[in-house]
Amino acid sequence: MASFPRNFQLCGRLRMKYFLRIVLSFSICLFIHISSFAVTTVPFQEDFASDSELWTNFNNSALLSFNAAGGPDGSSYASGSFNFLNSVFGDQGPVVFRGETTPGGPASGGNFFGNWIADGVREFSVFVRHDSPVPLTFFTRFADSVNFPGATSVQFAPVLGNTWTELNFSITPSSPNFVTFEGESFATVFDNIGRMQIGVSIPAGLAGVDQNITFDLDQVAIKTPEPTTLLLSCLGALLGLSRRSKFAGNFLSLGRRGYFE
Ligand SMILES: [Ca+2]
Repeated sequence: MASFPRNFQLCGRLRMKYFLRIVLSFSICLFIHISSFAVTTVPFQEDFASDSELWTNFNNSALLSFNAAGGPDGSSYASGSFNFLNSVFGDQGPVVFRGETTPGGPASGGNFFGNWIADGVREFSVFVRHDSPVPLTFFTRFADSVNFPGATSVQFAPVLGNTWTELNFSITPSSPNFVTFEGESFATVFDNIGRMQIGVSIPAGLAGVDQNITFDLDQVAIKTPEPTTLLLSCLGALLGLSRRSKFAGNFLSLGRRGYFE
């Protein structure tokens, strides 16, 4: 019993030590997430507020057209066109929108470009519209500024004509929408994004048909996990620490009752 005060002081110091360790861990967790927003502007959304922001057409021969009103929220948007006259059903589909660093860029002030893994980009989304008489399947190819390596993600649900449609692409290695990394890996593609290319598959109903199809684009966005996800990940880390400190506390309470004297 005479040793209780010394144990009590020991317990206090150790509890303070575990408390400080938890605070330090939480701070490190927040720092890792915050410091990941370093190069690419994240989140960022291109609204085409006053022009087409150096986004280009299917073959990089012209900037997208600017439209002052009529976007998914009534706002301005950008558009291009493509003619499937020389397209063959089954071939690789054309890119219809290009947001690239070169040539002519960088599109959107370069805000999209950088290391998406380190910068915390986990989702890419766009609003698209077309006036094709048949539904079209959209894809996005993400690539290095020299155009290789690239990753292609497909939205398998076809987009109906004359309807603004939001497409969401998960930027995670496990996303089932990725159909190729072109012989490379998720990491080697997304550590240096310099080109975003949005295209469509060649539909049987349009291959070889001489008709200019108009494609519209707005609200191109890159996003990070929601704050709640960040909070949950930090709480999860804390919970693990809490369990360990609780074990330590039980261990100390035994000492407080004199078992280790
Ligand atoms: Ca807009």
